[in-house]
Amino acid sequence: MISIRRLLRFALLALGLAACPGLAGAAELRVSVTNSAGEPVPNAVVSLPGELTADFIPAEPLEMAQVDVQFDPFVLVVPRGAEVFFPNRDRVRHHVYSFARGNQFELELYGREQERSVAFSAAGAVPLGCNIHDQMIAFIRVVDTPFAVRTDGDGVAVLTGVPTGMTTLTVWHPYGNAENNLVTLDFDPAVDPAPQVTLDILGQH
Ligand SMILES: [Cu+2]
Repeated sequence: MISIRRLLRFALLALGLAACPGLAGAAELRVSVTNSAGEPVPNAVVSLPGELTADFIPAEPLEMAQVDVQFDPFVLVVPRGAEVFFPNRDRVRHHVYSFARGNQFELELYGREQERSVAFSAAGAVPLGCNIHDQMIAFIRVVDTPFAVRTDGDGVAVLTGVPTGMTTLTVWHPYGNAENNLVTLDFDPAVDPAPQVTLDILGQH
């Protein structure tokens, strides 16, 4: 036998009221990032505030590889405190470093079979370089929230399970032509589940 309470819940769901502000719920957010010319911006990090608990596990293993004398990926999102592996898939040795405040590190010359990892303890941007190969450039974005995703080749980032209610969306890109390379947008995911954000980008990336 179905209780009145359950029936009422089904009725609310059927009416779509469960996603309304004021009622508890979680939304899926599809954020599109474009530059000032209206072109999609890949490699932007889209985030919402949230509590990063100790048991949070990233969707994929965190890896900043070296392939064909370049870093891969160009931008990696890392929850604060997480360990990142730096596998060298080249035949040449690399010497990876960053001078970022709070996340400074150096992995001295290492080759293909030598495993290296670094834990990042401060939220913020971590520019990476290689002492041997000047053209090797990449960025790690250390975040203090479980809600942070990098935009794909179409400039789109999908965040799931985000709380409804007014919040602040942050969009960061290493070459964003704005203070601290980021823009923010106040909005409610339940009202606008597919926000569009414009971030002027310096150069072609
Ligand atoms: Cu190198």
